[in-house]
Parts: sequence; C-alpha cells; structure tokens
Amino acid sequence: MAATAGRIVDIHTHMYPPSYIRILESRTTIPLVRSFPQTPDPRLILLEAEVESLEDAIKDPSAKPPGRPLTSHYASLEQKIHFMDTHKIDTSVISLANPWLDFLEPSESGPMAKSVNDEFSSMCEEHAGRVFFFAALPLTAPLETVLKSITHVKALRYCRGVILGTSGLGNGLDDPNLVPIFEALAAANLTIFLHPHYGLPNQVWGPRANAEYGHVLPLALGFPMETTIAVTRMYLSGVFDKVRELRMILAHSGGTLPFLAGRIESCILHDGQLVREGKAGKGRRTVWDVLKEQVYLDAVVYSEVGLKAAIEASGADRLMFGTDHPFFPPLTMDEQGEWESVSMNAEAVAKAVGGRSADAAGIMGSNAITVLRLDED
Ligand code: 5CU
Repeated sequence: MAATAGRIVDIHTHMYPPSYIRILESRTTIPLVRSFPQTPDPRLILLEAEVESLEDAIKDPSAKPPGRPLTSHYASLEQKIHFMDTHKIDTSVISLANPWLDFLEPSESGPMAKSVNDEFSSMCEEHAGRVFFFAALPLTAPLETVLKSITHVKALRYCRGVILGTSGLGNGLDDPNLVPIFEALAAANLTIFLHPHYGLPNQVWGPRANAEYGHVLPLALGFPMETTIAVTRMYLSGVFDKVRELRMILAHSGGTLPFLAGRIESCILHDGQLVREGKAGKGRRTVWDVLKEQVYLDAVVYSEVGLKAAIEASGADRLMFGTDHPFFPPLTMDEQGEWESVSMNAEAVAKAVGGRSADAAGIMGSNAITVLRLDED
C-alpha cells in the first residue's frame, strides 16, 4: 500500500459476527449462507441480483456457484487484525455488513441488535483503541425499541455511530417517521454511515446480466445510484434542515452525488412545482451546502478521478479512507497478503492530493480520528 505520513484509519470495513452467520445459515431466502457441492467454501448470497444464480445452482450442481465464498475474512476478528497488520492500518471502525438487521421480524430485531452490538463492543474491547465500531439499529422494530437501541449503543465505549441502509423503516430515508431517529442520533453525537444494499431493480441490468456480467452492474452502478437517490430524497424532504446536527458518512464517496449535485441543483431551480411552493428560492441551503456541512464521504471509489470530484464537493477534510474488507478479495493472489482493492484506493488518494501531503494524511487517517473521536476512549 502507498506510504503515508501519520496514522491509517479504515472507516469502511465490515464483519458478520458468528451469531449473525448462524442466522444466515438457517435461512432459505436471501440473505443466506448455503453450501454447494461444486465449491469448498459455503456461499454467502446477499443481493437480489444473485437470486437467479442461486436458483440455477440449486437445480443444477454444475451451474456456477452463486454469491461469494464465505471465507474466514467475514467473521473472524483475528483475520481482521491480520488484514489490518498486512495493510499497516492502525485503527478500524468496523460495521455489520449488509443487509444488517433489515430482514428480521419486528419481534426479533431488538434483541438481535442488542446482541450484535454487544458482540461488536466486546471485539473492540479485545483490541482497545485499535478497533471501534458503527452499531446496527433494529429498524424493523417499533420506534420505542429503535430509540432504546440508540441509548444502548451511545453508552458503549467504542461505538462511534450507526450503519444504516437506504430503506430506513421500509419507505426510504425521506420518511417523516425517521425524523425522531435522526434527532436521537444527532443528539447522541452518533454519526450515520450510510451504505447501500438494495441497488436497482433487476430488469435494469437486462437479460444478459446474470449469465454474462457477474456482479459488475449491481455493485459498480446499482450500489452508488442507490446511495445517490437515498441522499437526494433526504435533501428534497428537508431533513438536513430539520436536523442540523445530523452527520452522515456516505459510502463509496457518495455514490454519484459529487458528480450529479450540479444537475440536482439545476433540476430544483427549474422545477415549476418547487418554485411555486417556495422550495427553490433565496436562502435555501443547496445540495453543495449539505455536502460541505453535514456530509462526509469515504474514499472508496478506486480512482483519483472520482476522488477529486468528492474532494471538490465536500472538501479534503471530509474524506476518509476505507477498504470495504472483506469484500473484493484478490482472486488470483493469496488472500492473506496485500489486497489490490485496498492499494487501488490508497493510490487514488496519493494521486489525487499527493502521497505525502497534509490532505493525504487527513484522508488516510486524521480526518477520521477527529470526526469520529478515535483518540477518546
Ligand atoms: O460484493 C458485494 O456484494 C458487496 C456487498 O454486498 N457489500 C459491500 O459492502 N460490498 C460489496
């Protein structure tokens, strides 16, 4: 990985604790874990775009295996520490990977959130000061349970925020019923790490995608568009003005938001309905303002071109390095060695701002240390 002055912090790094994997093993619909005769590792099947290949593989043992191999990288803390050591990562802020607790029954999700968050908290205690975490919220449970969970995780020493998908309570992040949750998170000084999972409807990818294009379309395009749409809906609903202390880190450098913010602004200014309703007038905080005041972006975009747009949109002091471990492992090299997906992001930072610059030190670590209070324990 490219050399950097200062500490390296990874804010985009996931795990599924063993208890969560056990739930996935017991399931017959996605998300699930299932073994197939054609592969040595069980497979982790998460995405709607993987359902067709799951069905094919169940019917035909010679069909390509669905999903991704469930290796030790997903659930082992020792493996996470080994990965950090290999890549000279000083501190990681770990989070449950998608789809979090979104699929649980309302009665299950409160207790499961408590147990997963306690498990993450114990992992952090085992490596005090080296590992922090973003908690998972029981969003399918009643509001009271969600608010209780926020109170619970606020008191956990190494919790610095919550990871959130784009579905919210089921109706997206512009849902007025989410406002009390956003208010409680802001009041607790817990930063939201917004992460995609649902992508775009399968038919967008066309009839050739499953057989011919692997995971490229849903991951490269579906995920970032999902984030872009979710945050734009939040912006249009006025929630950033309603909850001024709300702070969000957007995965994958904000999807395409830095690139499309100008177009979103133009569409607002030229929308007859919004203009008539006084929603496009003077004094309005623009998307650009929100990007600079309430939003942080991870630096998981794999190229200096996207990274420069993110820096232009939010400022170099609002970008934070991430790896997306354990996703995107090397396919032809030893998984215990260096991962190309990690070095691509580190190199993008060096190319965008200069490897030894103060901005690089900020993006690679010190921004996260400041924003997420990683020097306090
Ligand atoms: O490879 C994938 O599907 C994923 C995923 O599901 N979640 C994630 O964070 N990165 C990649």
